[in-house]
Amino acid sequence: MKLPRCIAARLARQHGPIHGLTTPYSQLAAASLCARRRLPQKITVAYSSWWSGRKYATAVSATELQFGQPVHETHPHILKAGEITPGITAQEYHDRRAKLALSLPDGAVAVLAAAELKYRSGPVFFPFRQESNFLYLTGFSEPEAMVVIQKTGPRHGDYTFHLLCRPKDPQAEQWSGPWSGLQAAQDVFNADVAGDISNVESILPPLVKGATWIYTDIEMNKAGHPTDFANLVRRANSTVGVQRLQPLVNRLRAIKSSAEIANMRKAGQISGRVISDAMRRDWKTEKELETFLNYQFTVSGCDGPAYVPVVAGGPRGCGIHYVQNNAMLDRDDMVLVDAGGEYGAYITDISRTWPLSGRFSPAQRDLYLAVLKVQRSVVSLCRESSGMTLDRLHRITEDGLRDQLTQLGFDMSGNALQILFPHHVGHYVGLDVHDVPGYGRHHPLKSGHCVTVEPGVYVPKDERWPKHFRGMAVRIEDSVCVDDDSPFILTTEAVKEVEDIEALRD
Ligand SMILES: [Mn+2]
Repeated sequence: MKLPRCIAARLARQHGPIHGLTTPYSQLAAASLCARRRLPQKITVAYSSWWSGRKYATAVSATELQFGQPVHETHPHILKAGEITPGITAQEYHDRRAKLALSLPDGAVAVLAAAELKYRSGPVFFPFRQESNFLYLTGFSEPEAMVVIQKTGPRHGDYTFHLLCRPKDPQAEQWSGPWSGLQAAQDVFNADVAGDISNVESILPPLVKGATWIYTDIEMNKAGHPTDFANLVRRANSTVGVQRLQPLVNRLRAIKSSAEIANMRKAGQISGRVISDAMRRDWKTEKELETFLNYQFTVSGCDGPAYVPVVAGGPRGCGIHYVQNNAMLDRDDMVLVDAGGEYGAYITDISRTWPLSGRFSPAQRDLYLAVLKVQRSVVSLCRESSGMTLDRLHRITEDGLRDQLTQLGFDMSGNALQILFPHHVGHYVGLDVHDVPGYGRHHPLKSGHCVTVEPGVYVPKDERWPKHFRGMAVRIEDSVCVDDDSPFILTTEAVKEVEDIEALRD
């Protein structure tokens, strides 16, 4: 039996948000809207009975329904009314799909596959993480799902959204936890058409049949042989051209909305405070510090750590992505920490380096200040009015570091800079730590681009370099949102001035 569907959700979809409507697209809000209109507050959900194949219907209240991810009605501490994922409303998800459809040629379809559950060893799996473009366009966080967005006309909003996913299955859900099901695909996630993913072989061909182009990143070939997906597409439409979808989604994802920036600011603020708090304390081992960071990110309001942190004492910081984090810490060393939290699937990327004793030695201070000066000046260029690209910022960073290190007595001839500063100064950040893969660092920075600025100096234990700096590593990294005329630093709570770091122990 079908849920009583309020047309309000459809109206909101067609005419924009309806003021005063809570969670305009969710079946539950639709139900509560119905309630305000004195319609029954109970929702009738049909389950197939696994043992007999009989259908039976049961009435459950909105908050008793279970979904594969938080929704406002079941998790009001995580989601506000109207939001599908933290900070991102159903309306924003619709706008993203509408913009994508607008960028497709007439008659084209976009096809996306959900991420697969990844296994660590044997039956032990990693926490599920949705494929970023799939997440960006739907907010739907389950494996075994597919999205087809059909362009249906020339205007914003002219598209049909098909979401194929797992139908409700109480027996299977008892083992693996609840998932959302086909009704929620329509009523929570606002799909125009929901389908059972196990019927993909019959559902997909008619959608592809009349398409002028297919935009997808699903593999068409594996070791020279067509994949199952390719065979399905070819059987349905042997002449259709296939294009990569990623570049089109990248163009949308590269410029962040105010809601996305707010999420990244929240992740940056929480994570920055945690890192400053870590600087206040004594640490004996890298493991203790790593555990503190991951725990504090999570209990302070982030979803959890955004990536495996680098916690590197002394010379181990010379390994750019040292993540073993299992050595003892020496009070005479600095520690290099590259760690950040994630909020609503948006990440923040922060690196800080500080003396474990709380006081910089003269050599530590010199090297630290050299990197800090360059970092500050490059951050100040993260504004649209500077006309910069990430690649140009990198060259400016190289020039700045060469200059600073020469002043400190380094011989900067030959390949010195490539050894001392072997990585790029920055990358885009967003849903991914290295966001919008393939987007390129040659794009002029525009308001809404979010990037990192992370110069570093890593001095090998080698006679080529001044003795008192050997084995030292410094990286200072902020996540920054480009604005018209000034950078918006997302991670400003992580202190970085020498005086501020030292004052934390006073
Ligand atoms: Mn980074």
